[in-house]
Amino acid sequence: MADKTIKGLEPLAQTFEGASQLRIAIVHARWNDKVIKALVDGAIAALLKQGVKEENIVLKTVPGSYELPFACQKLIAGGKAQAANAAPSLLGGATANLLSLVDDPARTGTPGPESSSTAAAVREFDAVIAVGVLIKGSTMHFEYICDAVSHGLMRVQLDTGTPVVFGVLTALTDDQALERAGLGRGENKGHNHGEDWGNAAVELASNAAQWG
Ligand code: DLZ
Repeated sequence: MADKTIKGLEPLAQTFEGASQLRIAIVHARWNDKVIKALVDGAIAALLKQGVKEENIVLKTVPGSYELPFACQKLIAGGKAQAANAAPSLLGGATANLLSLVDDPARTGTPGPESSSTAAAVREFDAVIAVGVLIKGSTMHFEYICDAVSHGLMRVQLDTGTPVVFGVLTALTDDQALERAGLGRGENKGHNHGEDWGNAAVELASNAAQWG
């Protein structure tokens, strides 16, 4: 039988040698948590598979998707400031954690919230993955938030020069969101887009360093 669609991203044959050195942040909203959890798990699994070290993956949360651009902007700026201030004499616990966002309370295991005293905390982020799930309700809220978040995240990456992966589902129904996180309720569970976002972060972070 012919494929139903030609749509989608073919896996890259290429691997990224420097992946173990990359520092990646995942910032996720907590609205529509069941879907968010699966997407974040998918993104983390892809990052680890690509060779990113667990200790170089930083998780942060915000209440809803509307907060994602602000959080990404602060996180990227904080990482750059930490890297710039990290003179060798200051290392060893004196590096203040400039990040004021809430660490992810749902994940106390690994990979977990960063500690301000770890060596990884003094490096800037090579890419940020912003994860949110917007599901249309009966008012115009959905349209306004989708518009603000997509433009906001684009602005953050262009303004900061740090790649921001658009891990935001804009679904018209619950089922659309579930299927895009591999949680479909029908026979077809769908595909977890979080995996694509993890791969995109590694590809962009690896290539952007050479483009600059
Ligand atoms: C208010 C709101 C609504 C109606 N729907 C969603 C949603 O589907 N997904 C999401 O991530 N956030 C939603 N929010 C919350 C907003 O993103 C934001 O957190 C609040 O308006 C506070 O700024």
